[in-house]
Amino acid sequence: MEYKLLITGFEPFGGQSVNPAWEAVAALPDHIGPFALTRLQVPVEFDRAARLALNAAEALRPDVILCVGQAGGRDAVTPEAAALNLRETEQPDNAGQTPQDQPCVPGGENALFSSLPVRRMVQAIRDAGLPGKLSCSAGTYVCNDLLYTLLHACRGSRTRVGFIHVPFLPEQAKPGVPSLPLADTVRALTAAIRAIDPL
Ligand code: PCA
Repeated sequence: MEYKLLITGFEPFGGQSVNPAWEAVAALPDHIGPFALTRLQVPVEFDRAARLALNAAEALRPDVILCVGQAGGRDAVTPEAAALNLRETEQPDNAGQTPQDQPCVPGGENALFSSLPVRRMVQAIRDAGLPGKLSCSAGTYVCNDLLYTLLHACRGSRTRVGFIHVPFLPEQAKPGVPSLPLADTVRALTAAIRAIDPL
């Protein structure tokens, strides 16, 4: 039995020319464990990233949606435990939007938990000899917007949704800022995906 996994990675943002999230997603194999992967690059834009992912999910009807984003400054690959129903940023997105004090989904719950087995995913990353940590905040920028909107849309359905933030690539990181080589990020994502039990 093969299961469908929609995996998204963000385009570059914040003046960077690459996003390790998309670089790693693009480098993953087409099949990992029981999952057949379908890749989607998403823009760093509030609302639009989530709409494109939802459109793709409607066409594919995946068992799992896993989104990947860059978290510059983090020293580990971090599955996200939850998303907040809040858009709050001073840093413009790639369309120039700076929403503040706004919900991702009007009327939605304040927060939603990931429906993927985040602790097992962290353990699998560590078992592969790579840095993995659980994160309890996906922030309030576009990554959180994407995760919250997808979790909200998939409530009560059989599609499970999660998010993993990854560190800078070595070539992006200023001295003293942590980073992870692309091959390690790819191995960490692969290990995390293998840890997802197909339901
Ligand atoms: N990281 C940003 C948005 C796109 C990305 O890769 C974030 O953490 O919100």
